[in-house]
Amino acid sequence: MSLDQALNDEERMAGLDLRQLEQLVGLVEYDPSADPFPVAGWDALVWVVGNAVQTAHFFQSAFGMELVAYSGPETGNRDHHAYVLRSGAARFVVQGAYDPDSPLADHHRAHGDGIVDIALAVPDVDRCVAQAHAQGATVLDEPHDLTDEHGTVRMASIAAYGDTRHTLVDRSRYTGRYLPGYVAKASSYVPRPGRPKRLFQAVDHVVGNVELGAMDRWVEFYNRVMGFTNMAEFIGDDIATDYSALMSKVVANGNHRVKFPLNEPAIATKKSQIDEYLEFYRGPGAQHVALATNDILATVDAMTAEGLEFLATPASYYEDPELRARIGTVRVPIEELQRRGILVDRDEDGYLLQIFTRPTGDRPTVFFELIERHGSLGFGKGNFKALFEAIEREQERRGNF
Ligand code: TYF
Ligand code: FE
Repeated sequence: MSLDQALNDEERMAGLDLRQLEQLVGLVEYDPSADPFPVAGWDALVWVVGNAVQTAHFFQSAFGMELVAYSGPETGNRDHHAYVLRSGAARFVVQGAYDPDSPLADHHRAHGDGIVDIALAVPDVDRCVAQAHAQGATVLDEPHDLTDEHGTVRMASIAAYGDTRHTLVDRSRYTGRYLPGYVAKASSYVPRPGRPKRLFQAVDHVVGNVELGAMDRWVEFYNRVMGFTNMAEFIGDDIATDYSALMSKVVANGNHRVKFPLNEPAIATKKSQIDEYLEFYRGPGAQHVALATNDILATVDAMTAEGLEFLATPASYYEDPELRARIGTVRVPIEELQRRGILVDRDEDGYLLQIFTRPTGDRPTVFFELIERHGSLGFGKGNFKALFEAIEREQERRGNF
C-alpha cells in the first residue's frame, strides 16, 4: 500500500494530511497483501473509569477533545455510560458503570481507571481471527456484525496482556459516529479563548506493562499472532539495573501507525516503577498513552492552564553540556523547552520532543506522554535516565520505593 492510500476517511475528515501524519507518528510504506493479520491503525482506546461523566469532561477540558457520541440509560443502555471523544485521528471511549452490578464496576474495583480495550482498525476481521485461531491466540469474541440505520460494523476481540483486549474493527460499511447503540452528542464544553483548536492529532504509541519474565512472551505474541515486527529501540539488562529498573522492547504493525512498547520490571535493588504499576493495577495493563502533537509547546501550555500536571525536569538536564552538544539545534530555544520541562532526544533520523504527565487517576498507574516528532522514529532513549529518575522521585513521594 502506498502511503497515499494509507490515510483513512476519518483522518481525512479530521483535516489531517498524510505528510503531516507521516511526520507526526513516523509512518512507513508496507504491503498488506502478504500480511496474515493486516492492521490499518488505531480504532479507539476504550477506558473503564470510576466516573465516566467526569472523565469525559476532563478529556474535553484538559485534553481539548471533542465529544461526538454517547450511550447510556437515556439511550437504552442501562449498564453503563459511554462517551466517545475525538482529537484529530484519535478516538477515546470512556465507560463507567451505571448499574452497580455492571461488570465494569468489577473491572474498576480491580484495576481502577484504565484501558480495557486497545481497539484496532483492520480491513478484514475474519482474516485476522482465522490467523489468531491458527496461532492459538485467545479469541474472546468471534467475528460478528452490529447494524443500525447507518450501516454495519464488523468486529471481533482477542485477548492481550492482563485483562486488556484488542477489538478488531472494520467500519468501512458504517457512516455513524461510533457504533450502533450510540447517539450523536456534541460538546457543551466551551474552550477558553485563544486555545488551539486541537491539542493533539493522533495516538503515537501505547505502552504495556507485563509481569517479570513475560516481556519476550508478549513480543513473540505480537510477532507470531499479529505479524508485528520489532523496532530498534529497547532497554536491555545492560542499562536496566543501572537506573531504569525495567526492560523494554517495541513492536509495531506493518505501517508503524500502531506501536506497542512492552515493559517488564527488572530485578534491581529498588522497587521498579513497573512493580508499582503491577501492584496498583492488580496485574498487567496499559501504562502510558503517547499523543502526537505538532506543537508540544502550545499543547503543554493549554493543558497546564487547565490544571494538568507534568513531571518536573531538573535544570541540570538542560545545563548538561553533553546533552546540549548531542541535540544540536531544535526548532525553539532550549529555554522554551526548559520553562515547560520538555525533553529532547536526537538519533540518526532526526529529533523528538516529549514530556510526561503525572498519573491522571487515583492509582499510580496510567499516565500520558506528549510527543512531537521531527524525523526521529525512536521513543526518547537518550532521556530514559532523566525520565526514570523523575518517575522515581514521584514514586518516593508516594512512599512506594
Ligand atoms: O514509550 C517509551 O518507551 C518511552 C519511555 O515506564 C518510557 O516513553 C518507557 C517506560 C516508562 C516510561 C517511559
Ligand atoms: Fe512512550
